[in-house]
Amino acid sequence: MEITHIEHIGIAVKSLETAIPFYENVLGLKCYNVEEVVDQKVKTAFFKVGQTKIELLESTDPEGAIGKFIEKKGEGLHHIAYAANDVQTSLNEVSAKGVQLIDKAPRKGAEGLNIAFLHPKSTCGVLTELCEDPSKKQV
Ligand code: CMX
Repeated sequence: MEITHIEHIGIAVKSLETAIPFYENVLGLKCYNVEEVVDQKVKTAFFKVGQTKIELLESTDPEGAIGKFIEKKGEGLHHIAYAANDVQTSLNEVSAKGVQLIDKAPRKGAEGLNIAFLHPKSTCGVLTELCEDPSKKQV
């Protein structure tokens, strides 16, 4: 598997409206995109930090992954997403190495990326996402 960089860091927040001013007014970052991902039951806000992004995640449904996470653990670091050239090939590789997959095939995430998650129980406790930008995919 070829990982090129950390694509984004996902942070669960109770409210984007409350969290965005911290990132803009205290850290001096600029929110360049707010997007709802219906499938994931979240509303997201993105900030660029060099080649990496911060993704704030607000739940839109208490039964979704972020809703359950906030209920159990409160706000905080939720996942790390790595940019990979080919997510399906990477999934096949890590699965063959015994890693538990949440997604057996990539699906559409925020910003048009193809994404897939690996279960935190087999990634040293960190929910791990692999993403591929279809517009930059090298074939
Ligand atoms: N990081 C680390 N561990 C986590 C975790 C996280 N973000 N979320 C849950 N866990 C742990 C729990 O603490 C729990 O551990 P214990 O058994 O030791 O208590 C275990 O995983 C099971 O957790 P759970 O609360 O019972 O939750 P679920 O099994 O219902 O779901 C998970 C956990 C990770 C499988 C689920 O959240 C998932 O499928 N996530 C992938 C999708 C996702 O996160 N979407 C939101 C972001 C979308 C986006 O970025 O656009």
